[in-house]
Parts: sequence; structure tokens; C-alpha cells
Amino acid sequence: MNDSQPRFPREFLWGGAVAANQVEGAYLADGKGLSIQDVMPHGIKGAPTQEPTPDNLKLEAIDFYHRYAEDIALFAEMGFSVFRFSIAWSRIFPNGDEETPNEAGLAFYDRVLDELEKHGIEPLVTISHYETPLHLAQTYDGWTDRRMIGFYERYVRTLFTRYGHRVKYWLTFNEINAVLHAPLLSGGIWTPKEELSPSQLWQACHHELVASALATRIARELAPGAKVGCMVIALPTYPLTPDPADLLAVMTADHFNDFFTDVHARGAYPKYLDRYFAEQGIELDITDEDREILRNTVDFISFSYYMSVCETGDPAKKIAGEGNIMGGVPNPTLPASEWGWQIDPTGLRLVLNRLWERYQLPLFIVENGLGAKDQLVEVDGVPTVLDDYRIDYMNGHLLALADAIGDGVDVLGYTSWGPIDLVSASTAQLSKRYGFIYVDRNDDGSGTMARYRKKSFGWYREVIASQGATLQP
Ligand code: BGP
Repeated sequence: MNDSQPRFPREFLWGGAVAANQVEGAYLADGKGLSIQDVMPHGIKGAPTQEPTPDNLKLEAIDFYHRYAEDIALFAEMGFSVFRFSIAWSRIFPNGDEETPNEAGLAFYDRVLDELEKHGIEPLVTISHYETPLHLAQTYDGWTDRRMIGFYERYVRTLFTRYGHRVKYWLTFNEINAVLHAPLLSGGIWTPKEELSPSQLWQACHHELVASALATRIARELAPGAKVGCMVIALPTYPLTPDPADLLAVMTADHFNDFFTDVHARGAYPKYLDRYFAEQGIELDITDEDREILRNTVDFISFSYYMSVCETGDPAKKIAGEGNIMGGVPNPTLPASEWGWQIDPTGLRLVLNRLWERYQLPLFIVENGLGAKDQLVEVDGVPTVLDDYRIDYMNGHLLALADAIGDGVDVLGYTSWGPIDLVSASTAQLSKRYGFIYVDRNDDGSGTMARYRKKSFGWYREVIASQGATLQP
């Protein structure tokens, strides 16, 4: 390929992605209720607290609630054509089970949408991103309870009625396949994971899948122009060795991952987990109406991609590595980030091809990036970060993405995770930075909240402006 030629189609959407609880702060402003995140100061690495504690960085996060205009202007400066953010459910329904929404919460997202519109940036809205209202978690045990479907439906109807005419792209649940691994974070399930039975967990998955399909049905009714997608953790899995037993282990791991996209894209449960359900004594409560609702399939499939893993059939080699919510057996051929997440650009090309071959639905990469410790320095008197490691990571992944498009895969767009530094979901740290924009806030809560452009900021702007021509093979 001639390096000066664009590698991406003109209509390709470029941008970044955040979640309300990781950026907004203002955890009690304008009538917001508490969410599970307000009592999770340690992410998924520790038990929740009884009430919000001062060490919880998410209570203030990076104060996007008050600084959104400044931040969106910086995104516009990089040339974003799309911005993915989530709506905090507890701003709209503070407890989650009320009849009427909180107007002040709705008005905040009107203002965010106004600002995006001003800059010609397309919104991509996640309806539920790891921020279940705390009351729903504590009173109903989150998605284990069927009544959650009704609360979610009311919330979704409110959102489509209010914003349906101005938001085209919607995601029903962030990383819906995470509930099996992080039940509180992903499913708002208050019972500790060790005390949950497989039946309770899979029933919670079922309720979320029905709610997700219901959201698609409601979109057709209230926002006919809207496109609704599911969102999963994509985790390509390789056999650790050529031993057929390892490949069989890969097949099983793939089934657990494919299950969620299969239901969303095909509108019915696959058969391949039946044996597992029978062995585990799992009997799901699935009504005829549920099956009918599940037929409302998605318009596109979106996913986060950070890393790949290996699988093995040999119990002695089955070591649990670090990873995005779910780890796997480490791959001896790959480097890893400072948090042990293995770096694998080729895995992105593979997963894009695999999903496209399986569903022939448009794909959207809605999270990808490198969490790293950054060092603030001064260049010509201006604070910045010389984050060549981040540029390397993204350059490799964007080339793999361009290759997948060359393979014939239909990809709508790419939103990097955390275009501005934010609070980590798994560790609740600010020092695990993903941004093109540095935020002066530290793990101990100190800092001015000032924003500084990193080296990657100018790099990403050029990649977007040149439609990928500036990427380095
Ligand atoms: C995904 C989540 C995000 C995000 C990202 C990076 O699992 O959807 O909310 O935080 O991973 O993970 P972390 O913040 O743990 O580094």
C-alpha cells in the first residue's frame, strides 16, 4: 500500500469512549442518587463500602459534569466525529424504581448533546455502563430479579423519548458478558460472587438479554432512525499448544463468549450450552414472552478489545493471567502492559473477521487503548506527556483494523477508550491512564484537574485527518 493513501473509508467514525461513573464526578449533584460505583472505591479488587468514602475517586472523577464543554472542545480539536458516553441511570431515576424521572438529570445530557452537536460530533450512547442505581442493587439484588426488566424499560423509554430524535447510535449494556465474572460491577448484584449459584448468575444474564432486546424493540417504536447495538468484551482465545485438547478448550471458551452475541444477533438461545446447563443443574426461567422479545435483534455489534488469551486442556498449565474483567492463560509470545494485559494487535484483526463471518452485521470497536503510568514533563514550558508507548500500541491496533477492513469486514467506527484520563473500572486508579489528554489528578485525590495535551493528542489528530495515511507500518 502507498503510505500516503487513506486506509479508512471517508464515512468511518473516529472518536473516543468514556463512562459516566468514570468521568462525571458530581455524585450527588442535581438530585442524582447513589450508584454502585459510589460505594466501590477499589473497583473489582475489593468489597463495596456501606456508604461513599473519601478515598473513592469516582465521587469527583475528572469533573466532566462541570467541564464537559472544555473536554468536548478538545475532542473536536482532535477531529472526533463520534463520542461514546454513558448516561448515569441514577441521574435519571435516582433509586431506579421510581415512576417519574429526575428532570435535572435529563437536562444535563441535553447540554452534553447540545455541545456535541455544536462541534458536529455524533453521540454514541451506552444506556447502562457498570453504574446500576445502588438501591436496585441492595433492594432487588440487581439483575437476579426479573423486576429489573421493568425498571430498565421505564428508563429506556424515558431516554428514547427525550433523546431519540438526536442520538442515532445506542448500546444497551456495556460488556454484557462480564456479568458472569464481575456480578456487582456488571449486574448490580449485591450478593458476593462466592455466594451466588450458577443458576442465579445465568438467570441474571437472561434478564439482561431480555431487557436488551426490549430496548431494541422500544427503539423501533420511539426512535425509528436509531441503530441499536450490543456490546461485549472481545477476547480472542488461542490454543496454548497444537494439542487437540487445547483446541477443544478454546471451543468451549468461545461458546461462553459467543453466547451473548449469538442471542443478540440471532434472536434465540444457541444449543451449545445446554450440556453445560444440564451438568450444572441450571434451569432458566424463560417465558414465551421472553422468547418473543429476544427476536428483536440488534443492528450492529460493538465490542471492547484490549487483549487476547490462551486456553489449554491441561489443568497443570491452566494459570490465570491478568486481564480485562476475565483473564486467561498468558500467551508466552506476547508482551504485556504494566497491568499485565497482553498486547496483541493481530487479535483485533482476527476478532473482527470472526464476528463478521459469523453474523454479517456491521461492527463497531467502542473501546481499545493502553492503560499506562504517564510522566508529566515540560516541553517549551508547556506540560505534556511523551507517550510514545501509547502511540505504538494504537498505531499497531489501527493498522490491524485497516487490514480487517481490507479483508472485507464492515466496520462503522473506532472509539478509543478514555480519550481523556479517567478512573479505572477494575482498579479505581487514576494512575492507570488511557488518555490523549492528561488530567492533573492523582490516586490520592490531589491535583488541579487541569487538562494537558499529550504527544498522542497531535498524533491521533493526524491519523484522523489523514484517514489513517499517517499510520506507520
Ligand atoms: C472495560 C470497561 C471500561 C474501562 C475499560 C478499561 O472493561 O468497559 O469501563 O474501564 O475496560 O479497563 P480498566 O479501567 O480496568 O483499565
